[in-house]
Amino acid sequence: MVLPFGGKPALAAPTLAPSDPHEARDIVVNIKTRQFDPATLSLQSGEKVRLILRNQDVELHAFVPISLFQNATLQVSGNGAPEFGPQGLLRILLPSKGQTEILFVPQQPGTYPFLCDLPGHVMNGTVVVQE
Ligand SMILES: [Cu+2]
Repeated sequence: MVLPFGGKPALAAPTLAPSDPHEARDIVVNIKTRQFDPATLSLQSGEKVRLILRNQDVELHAFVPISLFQNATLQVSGNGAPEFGPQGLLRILLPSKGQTEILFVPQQPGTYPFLCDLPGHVMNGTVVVQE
């Protein structure tokens, strides 16, 4: 097992930031004409990632990750509005022309869907975390 952050196990608290944000790999997802682009993201388990969500539409969108951020340490910045629950990050509302950055380290390999849950929006994507 490879432990992130200088050998210390990752904690479940969503407010803890990864130790050095400058080493992260940037992954940009543009939101345009009610689509996530790209819709499939390929991440590596244990790598530090800065997920950058850019809403280029003139309407509000939401980023709703399913299970991806459970037990992950993360840091959210930008002008989106994040909502947290007991399991961590639930949803981010992205204003028109807004941008949000999520700094985190994916842990558990698997396939994690995400979507926009605003009424009438059929917008889906997938994060694949590889071993
Ligand atoms: Cu939307």
